[in-house]
Amino acid sequence: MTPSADSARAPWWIHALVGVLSAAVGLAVGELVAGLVGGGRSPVIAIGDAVIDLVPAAVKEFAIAVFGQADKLALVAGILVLLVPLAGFIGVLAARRFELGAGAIVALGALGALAALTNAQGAPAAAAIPSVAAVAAGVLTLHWLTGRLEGPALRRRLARGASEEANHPEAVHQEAVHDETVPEQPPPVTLHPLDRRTFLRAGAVLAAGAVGVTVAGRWLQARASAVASRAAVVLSGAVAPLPPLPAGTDLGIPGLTPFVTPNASFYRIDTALSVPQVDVDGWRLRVFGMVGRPMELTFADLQARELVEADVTIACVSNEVGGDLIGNARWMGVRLADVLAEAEVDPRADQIVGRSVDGFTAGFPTAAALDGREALIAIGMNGEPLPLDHGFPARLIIPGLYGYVSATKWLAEIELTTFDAFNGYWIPRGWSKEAPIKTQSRIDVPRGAVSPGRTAVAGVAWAQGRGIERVEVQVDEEPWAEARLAEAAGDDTWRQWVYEWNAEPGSHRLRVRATDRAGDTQGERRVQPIPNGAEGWHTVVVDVTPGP
Ligand SMILES: Nc1nc2c(c(=O)[nH]1)N[C@H]1C(S)=C(S)[C@@H](COP(=O)(O)O)O[C@H]1N2
Ligand SMILES: [Mo]
Repeated sequence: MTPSADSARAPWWIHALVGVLSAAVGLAVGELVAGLVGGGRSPVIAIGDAVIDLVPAAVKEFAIAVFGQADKLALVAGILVLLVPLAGFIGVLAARRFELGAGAIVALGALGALAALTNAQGAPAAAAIPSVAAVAAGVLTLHWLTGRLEGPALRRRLARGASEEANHPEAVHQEAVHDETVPEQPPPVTLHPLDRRTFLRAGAVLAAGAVGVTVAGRWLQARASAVASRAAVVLSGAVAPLPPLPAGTDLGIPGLTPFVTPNASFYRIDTALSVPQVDVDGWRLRVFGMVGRPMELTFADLQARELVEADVTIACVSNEVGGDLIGNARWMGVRLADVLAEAEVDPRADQIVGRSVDGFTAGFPTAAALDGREALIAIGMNGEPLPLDHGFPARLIIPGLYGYVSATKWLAEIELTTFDAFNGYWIPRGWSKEAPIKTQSRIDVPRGAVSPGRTAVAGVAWAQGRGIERVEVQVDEEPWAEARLAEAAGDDTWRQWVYEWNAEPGSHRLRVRATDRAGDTQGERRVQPIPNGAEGWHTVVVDVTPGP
């Protein structure tokens, strides 16, 4: 009996491998074209951005809780991990009927193109080109590789390779071998049993090529970044600079969070999978809506206005008790109140909405910009232009409000409207319309184990707008003891504190609570971040053990 075409089919996993390789080549070409075409968006990034916009708030909560600030990396990894079995299935499908496999790739590409079109910045048509290129490359690779496997000779060679491995005691791919697929006739002697290895080697070369092309594409995408534009910015300096911080604001205790958070370690939270790249040439800040005189400001216009500095601690509403989604910087910028006065705000406009170049929105009460706090259109952070991750070229900083209702980065528009007429990005996702930062405190040291004796228990406490009045520490069930406060740098920043603890051997529970100048003391009850910020006492357990 001669083996039928079916009986000589290459093992399924080779077809799955073909599918995965085709997907890899397609995605690599997508990255390359995204780097070559201005305004082009990588299909993976576009789909990731769409996922971020579509998932429920609970999932965002979960992602931040589990992955912290690696949430975006985790998302891309997740997309790729899902793609591997899908691509493998497409390869197997293509082995049955090529059109089915090709159709599946086209459908995936269409998803990427759609995602790219819906969250494109600027030239919308160009955004989809990388997805189209990825489909073309993916289908061509699938066709070419499937064709290699279709020659009856090669098919037999591959099948034979599999059967030989199965007969080998150390075979690892036993499960991939189906006895009925083994040809009954011995293959022609001219065929080399290592041909399957040749195929795998070709596959490895293809995979390595895909990685290389992806790296090149990512490099090209990064080159089109705003790094050069930012480097060209010279901050003219604040017209009314703040004096240097008093030395007493930072207690200098090892392990204690520094009073000023360096830009490089400042927490980053946003919905932007790829950081928006804004060139200051061509950038405009529009102030419009319920105003008498709409305005359009260039970066130079902002720099030419009166610039002020403010020390402000900003915080994310997703920050858990004891969490690190909070940071303090010396911001420089234009007072929002000055710009609003010039724009002649309609008194009925009770909400100010900041809109970013990529469509994110955050809204807060107009009163927060006019009640005397240093609400800024910020262009500087700790003496530098805003880092790209933190909103270059301009963002809003509104002391006392969580970031999601106030701190719009990559700012493009300031719209005067009403709370009835508009909801910011996170509001329909279950978060409160208004979100003042809650009084909180955190223990930074000690963490883990210490030696007995005098030990500094230290941390930070914050109550932006109100100021910190008192911080207390409790050891086990002992009475609350008052901590020593570092000097304050105004009411809008966190404040360091330290408590000298005489640590006795054993395991001890330390808790902290702060009281703000409004007289409110943090309560013990634990409250989740959603819908308007976490509550509760930060608690750590410390093992006090005699050292060596
Ligand atoms: N354009 C834009 N601005 C944004 C966000 C965003 O998703 N997009 N997130 C906000 C949130 S939720 C927070 S907590 C702060 C974080 O600012 P940072 O990344 O500079 O620390 O930015 C705010 N501004
Ligand atoms: Mo946030």
